[in-house]
Amino acid sequence: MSSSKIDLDGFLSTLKDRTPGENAFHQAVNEVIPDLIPVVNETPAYRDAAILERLTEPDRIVSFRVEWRDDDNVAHVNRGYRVQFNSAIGPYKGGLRFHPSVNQSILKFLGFEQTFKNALTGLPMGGGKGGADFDPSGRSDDEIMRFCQSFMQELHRHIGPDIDIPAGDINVGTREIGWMFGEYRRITNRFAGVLTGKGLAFGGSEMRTEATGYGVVQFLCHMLAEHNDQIDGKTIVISGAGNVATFAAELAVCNGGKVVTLSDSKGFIHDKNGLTQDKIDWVRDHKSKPGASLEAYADEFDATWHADKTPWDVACDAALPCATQNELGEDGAKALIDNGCKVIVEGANMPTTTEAKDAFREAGVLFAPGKAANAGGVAVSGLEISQNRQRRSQSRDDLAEALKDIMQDIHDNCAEAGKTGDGVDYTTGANVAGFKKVADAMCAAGIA
Ligand code: NDP
Ligand code: 2IT
Repeated sequence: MSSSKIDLDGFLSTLKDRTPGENAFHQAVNEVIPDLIPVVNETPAYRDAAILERLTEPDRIVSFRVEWRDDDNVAHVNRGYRVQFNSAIGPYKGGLRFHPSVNQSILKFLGFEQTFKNALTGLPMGGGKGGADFDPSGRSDDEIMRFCQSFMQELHRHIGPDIDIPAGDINVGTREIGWMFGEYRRITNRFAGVLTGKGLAFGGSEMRTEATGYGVVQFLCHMLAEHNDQIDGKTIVISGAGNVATFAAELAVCNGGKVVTLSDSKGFIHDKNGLTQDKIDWVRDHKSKPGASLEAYADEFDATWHADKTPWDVACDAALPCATQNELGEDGAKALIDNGCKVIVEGANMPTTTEAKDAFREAGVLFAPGKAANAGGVAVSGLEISQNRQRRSQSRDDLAEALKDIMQDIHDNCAEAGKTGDGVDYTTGANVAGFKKVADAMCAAGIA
């Protein structure tokens, strides 16, 4: 029985010893546990159930070989994974990422975060994450399709509508989900809702493509409203040029924001005139070509290209990091603070380093963590699961309303749980609100 009070340093050092070298996972856990210790220490049932120890150990991790041939008939091998982190409140749910940086530590951090995020949506979904260290840049459509098919040759054994329902993430969009879904049907002879983010013609949901980016901006608007402010007229810096970044830019512009940057892995563009819908459409079309760099934007429009740089030196009122983990470090945070940035909303998962978060907290900059602000995507995935179970489709208007309601609820629940003497700590609010739901379900299920 583990009923003695939890000591933060002792807990974290034991976790590190048990998971050597998993730096991204340690970072994610280190940023959550300090907020949970007071709750656990005042709740004997949580301590008795060893809740923190169990919550930081995935239910299981599947790792497998993915073999495929390129267009020259040369054979390749990649490593695929599915981390099934926690199923206390529902089947495992979370994206698949194809990127050379993918490893067990990255997927454990993402699965851990996803467990809290999914609880915050109010929908019955556990946490999971998966992917492969496959680099699709420069690969032909056929090569990517063969990779997706080979990946599903193993993944199909581990997923199912009541077990685990993956979706997309970096480099996995509607197209890749379609190829994986096709292979799942071929192997199993079942048309089942085993993936979300599908095309509209085969069980996909309206609004899923837009949901994460739109939700990020809706969360920003709620934060501003909570602080008697609004988005109209604000200058906004966004990183990334993929699904989350472009739809965040779209809704920000639609609401009167002036978005002046986007970025990719090669640099960023600074458009002093601000993005427009036409420019965003151009970016989406351009970036859909394998390996295309944003640099071409500066030739197409009146903008500057900054190779190998991040956009955090550009003066703004709000910044939305929407590319990848740890893309906003201490130097970037200092530049944003010095230039008067008042609010940061994470569109990506853990894009802000611990040091940068500390700097924002010290400077009194409003900060929304990804597990709350980017939950709109998985929330609409949850609605796609319900539609598939009922073999029906909800209208775009209904889903747009549902997304708005869910983002409002997530904001309000985080603001309530994160109330401080003189304001709101959204990070603590998200950690505590997400945790309680999962912890109560784990306690109710008992220990085998
Ligand atoms: P995409 O693949 O659509 O876009 C990713 C973007 O990030 C691209 O512009 C890419 O540049 C850039 N990027 C990727 N890796 C790096 C890197 N190491 N350094 C700099 N830039 C990089 O992915 P998404 O937009 O779907 O995902 C972005 C983030 O949002 C991720 O953290 C993801 O986990 C998170 N997220 C996604 C959700 C979704 O529904 N898609 C839901 C919630 C969170 P390049 O083109 O040069 O590779
Ligand atoms: O990080 C995320 O929330 C996602 N990549 C979306 C997961 C999902 O199942 O829709």
